Amino acid sequence: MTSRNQQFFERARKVIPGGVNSPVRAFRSVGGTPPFIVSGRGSRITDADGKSYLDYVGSWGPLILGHAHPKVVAAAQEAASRGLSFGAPTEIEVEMAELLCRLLPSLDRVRLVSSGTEATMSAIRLARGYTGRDLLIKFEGCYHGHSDSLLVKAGSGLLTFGNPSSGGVPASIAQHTLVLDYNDDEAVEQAFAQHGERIAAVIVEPVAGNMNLVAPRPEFLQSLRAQCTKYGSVLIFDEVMTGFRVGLACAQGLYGIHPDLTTLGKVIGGGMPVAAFGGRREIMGKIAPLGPVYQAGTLSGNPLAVAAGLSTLELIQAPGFFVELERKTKALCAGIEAAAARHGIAFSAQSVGGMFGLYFRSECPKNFAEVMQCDQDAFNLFFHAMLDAGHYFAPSPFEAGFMSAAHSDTDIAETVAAAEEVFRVQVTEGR
Ligand code: KE4
Repeated sequence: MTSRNQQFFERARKVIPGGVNSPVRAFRSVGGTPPFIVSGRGSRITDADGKSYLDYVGSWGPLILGHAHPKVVAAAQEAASRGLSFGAPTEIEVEMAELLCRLLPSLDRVRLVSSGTEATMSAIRLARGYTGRDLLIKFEGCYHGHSDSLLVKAGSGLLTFGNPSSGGVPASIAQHTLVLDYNDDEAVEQAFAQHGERIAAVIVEPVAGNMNLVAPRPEFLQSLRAQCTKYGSVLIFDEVMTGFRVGLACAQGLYGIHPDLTTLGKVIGGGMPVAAFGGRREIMGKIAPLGPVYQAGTLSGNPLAVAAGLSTLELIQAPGFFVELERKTKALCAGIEAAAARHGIAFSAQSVGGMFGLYFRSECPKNFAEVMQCDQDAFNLFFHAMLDAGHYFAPSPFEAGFMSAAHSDTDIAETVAAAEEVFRVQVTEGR
């Protein structure tokens, strides 16, 4: 008897490429059929077969409060009852912009958009327009959405310009992107020494979360700040994932770095399509309608989406919110790590605020090359065994995981116990 998930997946693949609207959801990296989710509440989601899972993906980060938080749902419902979109300014967009500028001192001005891709694409165009330069530095393993300039891998060696890593990206675009190793401040200094006067911007995930979690070396972020200041390049912190995930002051507050531009998304929408880019007034003053750099969006600042985001941002300001979120995230990592150690499995884990990384490698990776040394087969076995046991982790060894305020200590203990059992079976049955 085929499950309803399988039936839905077969139907979906007839009309949607790969059966999904975003590739990672297709389970291509781990194999198998993705659960089709029917509902979520708190720390749990339920699929089309009625199976419930403790959710550690949280829609890839936005659901920091857990699913269907009553106050967030109520805010969205109230906004929807007054109309879904007007294509005209609304008060709630101003409230969101004022709140973001209050929470992040580096934001003099901010523009709302509908996705992280839009935010980073716009920030790069703005940095190029502001500096009059073309070159962009990014880091291998970092993902900033799917605009052309960012779908680029390193050419051979570290200081050569990029090659497209996606079909459809002209070499003439990719050639302006220089891809360096994450956490390699020497390579950054070399690149600036060679090309500094031509570098428009550096874009970085201040805590990498798209090659699994890779924590920054403080001197790496400090070097980016110093080199951009020295050469007049724009430092863009892509905080789409880390923003209001690693702390109320975001990664820039955690590491004490003042970027020139910041991109945000995920948590600021609370599960609805809200993202943003913002920063120094003299840079933001170049964006239309004030300046020559064009950027626009039919649903930018959509009042229904912003209502959900604003409600989320209000709730995460509760005293102790991030202390508690970090405590739970660390408890999950420590619990699974201890279980693996008891069974002699090469495993490590780490967390920053409410995001975490699990690695089938004895030490936490410090860059993309070390991430690639993780045992992907072991991850796939772990992923499916945990999914079968009702614990939903990201379906790829190259993704971070996310905790929510709705996860209880009991939930976490259940997940750790399930991991212990998975490790025990793997060792005793040699699988
Ligand atoms: P979106 O266009 O997907 O809203 O945001 C792109 C983006 C930009 N910057 C960072 C640091 C991001 O993590 C993302 C998107 N993250 C992925 C998760 N690895 C989204 C999941 C997906 O692609 O389906």
